Amino acid sequence: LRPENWLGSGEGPRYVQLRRRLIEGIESGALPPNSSLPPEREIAELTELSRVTVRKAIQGLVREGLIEQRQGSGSFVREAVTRMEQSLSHLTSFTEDMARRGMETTSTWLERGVFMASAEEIAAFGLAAGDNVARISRLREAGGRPMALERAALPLDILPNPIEVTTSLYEVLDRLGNRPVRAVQKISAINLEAREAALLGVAEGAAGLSIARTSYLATGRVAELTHSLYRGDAYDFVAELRL
Ligand code: 16G
Repeated sequence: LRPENWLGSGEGPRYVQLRRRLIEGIESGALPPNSSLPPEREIAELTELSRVTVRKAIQGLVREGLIEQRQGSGSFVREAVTRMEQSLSHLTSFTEDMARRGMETTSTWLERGVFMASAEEIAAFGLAAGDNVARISRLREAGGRPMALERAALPLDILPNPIEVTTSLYEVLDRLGNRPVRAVQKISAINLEAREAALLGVAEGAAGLSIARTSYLATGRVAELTHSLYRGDAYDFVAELRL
């Protein structure tokens, strides 16, 4: 797909034609993943569109996740992420979910230690103001790709030593005899803010799923309050419904 052919004889405004051509190129493989687009200036010259128009077409595709802009080196066709199906019927851990798919998980730690409980944590765990909680925040990667940002909080008697969590939180809880047996999850659609998007490797404002999980021990006690941000382009949550 050569730039001089980026404007077809199609219908509609020229920027829409450029956009359509780029999408066709990506979908047909003529513009393969990780291939670079010529500079905007060059595309503008070849298509006789203004740079503003070219930028508008490209920015639209960046927002939709088809193209990514790498600092200092231009625009590239994004590698399509394989979406993962995640069942909503089982209380599993990220490590277990990925292991079942044969994927290795890694974590980039953002925070791990003992902190003063927030109002939300005080309410969830039935603590008093000034009490501490164990908190672990991390970027979770699977197969080398960033998948989710996760911040878990737990009462200190359930997880006395957060530093002990090096890979799987649930594995540590299992060992301590504190593995949750039930959880309630709330999923909301959001647009990722700049910092979150940068960590997850997507464009600012890209779609994400915000998931709040409250999990319980067999005794009914709240064991975990976790806020996760999943990439909207990487996950399908699947629930089975029965009459
Ligand atoms: C999942 C859970 C999270 C839990 C984590 C434990 C969702 C939305 N969240 O990511 O609440 O803390 O698993 O994973 O599913 P780990 O045992 O691998 O650390």
